[in-house]
Amino acid sequence: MYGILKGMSDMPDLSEQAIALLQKNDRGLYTVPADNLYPHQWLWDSCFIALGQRHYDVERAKMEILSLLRGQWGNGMVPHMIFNKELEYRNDRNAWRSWVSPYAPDDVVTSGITQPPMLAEAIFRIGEKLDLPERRSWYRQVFPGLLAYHEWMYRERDPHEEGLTLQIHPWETGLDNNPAWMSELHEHLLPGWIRFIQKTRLDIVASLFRRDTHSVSPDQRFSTIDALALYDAQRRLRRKEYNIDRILDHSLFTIEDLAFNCILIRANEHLVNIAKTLRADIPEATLQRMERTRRALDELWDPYTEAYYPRDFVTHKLIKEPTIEGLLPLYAGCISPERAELLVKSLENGHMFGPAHPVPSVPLNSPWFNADRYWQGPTWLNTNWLIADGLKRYGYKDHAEALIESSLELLDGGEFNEYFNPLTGKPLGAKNFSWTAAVALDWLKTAKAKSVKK
Ligand code: 2M8
Repeated sequence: MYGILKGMSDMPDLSEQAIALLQKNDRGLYTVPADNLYPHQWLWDSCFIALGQRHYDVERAKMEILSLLRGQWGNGMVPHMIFNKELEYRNDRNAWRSWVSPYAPDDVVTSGITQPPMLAEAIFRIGEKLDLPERRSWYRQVFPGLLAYHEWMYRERDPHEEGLTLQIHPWETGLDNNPAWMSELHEHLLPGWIRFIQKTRLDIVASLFRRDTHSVSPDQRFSTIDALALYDAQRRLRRKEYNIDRILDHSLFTIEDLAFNCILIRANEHLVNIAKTLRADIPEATLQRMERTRRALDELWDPYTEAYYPRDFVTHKLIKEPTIEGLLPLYAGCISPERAELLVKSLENGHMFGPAHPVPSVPLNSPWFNADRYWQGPTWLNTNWLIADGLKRYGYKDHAEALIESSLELLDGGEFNEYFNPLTGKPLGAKNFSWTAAVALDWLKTAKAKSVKK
């Protein structure tokens, strides 16, 4: 059943295809997630991409990370997007106008929000490929930026020093239209003009102006009403010049996101290890705040449904919409083995997270589940990477290998799509998607390295 190595020999050139795709999407300084649909640089995409690149060109992997840091703001934020400089993308740059903030860099245009902090993971894993002196010099190069980023998260996003950081837009979770966030967005932040469009079905007209649905079928993307809501929420942030005090003033839409905080917990652990290798100091106050995050994760546990959820920052109410976020405490690695077992049970359950092609972004028994629609049901390989890693940490090695194997099987036809139908395995979304190739490559190379060591 768990024939990962057998699976690998059945796909001898999958690694080569993955490398070829990453090279095709390479724009020199950075790698685009996919041609056409995603022509810019994204934060967590580049981190996953670097996990793959490190296996065939470690210098190129370093550059992927350094090019992210060129977008870092003066206050420490690493933005979720750095825009392509070409003239044809000026509307994308103008939509964000990062220059309205005094902290934005002068020479590149970026978004004004962040994304899951996978930076430390990528930096650490690149370090694994280097001998000690080289590793030290790599860490030395990136440590100040990485520490400034983590300190920014605590300073700006944990204003009450409670431990959990808050997020201000669904795009910050990377799981754009996930039900927890979309239900809150519809309840609290849908302006009158969007409700009017919804009521009069004018969204059919508005959908004609969408660029994303030229290359991907509309039933695989977010709805037009959701797209308008996401853009309206972004414009509100721009109007407040991305100033967190102004954003939090009267904000009805700030969430302590579960996935983001789980990734932060793991990233903090990497940051500490990186500092140890360097014999560098992390300020005591920052270490204490990091420890508080580990403890605060417990507050996102709901004993009645026996699951973790995101929480509304203002009301402290859990947003009980089950999504793939609920499995990421495995990756955080700081929950009890008993709780980990409960999460594993939901992965085994065919009505929840265990269909034929796991892991669906929303469980099958949720009313939101839609097998084809973006982050509302399809299986994504980057979240499978996080879950497989978490399973290994808790000793569920066979489960992790089975998940890696079923993920690689999705790529059987050499199609590195953005996401997949969890019931049928059908490839969906953008074709030739970089992080799909990168995490597949990472799995193939890591398994090979281990089998050679044996
Ligand atoms: C998707 O997000 C962007 C906005 O940031 C979009 O919908 O255009 C998400 O899947 C996100 O996680 C990803 O980083 C990005 C680029 O692949 O696309």
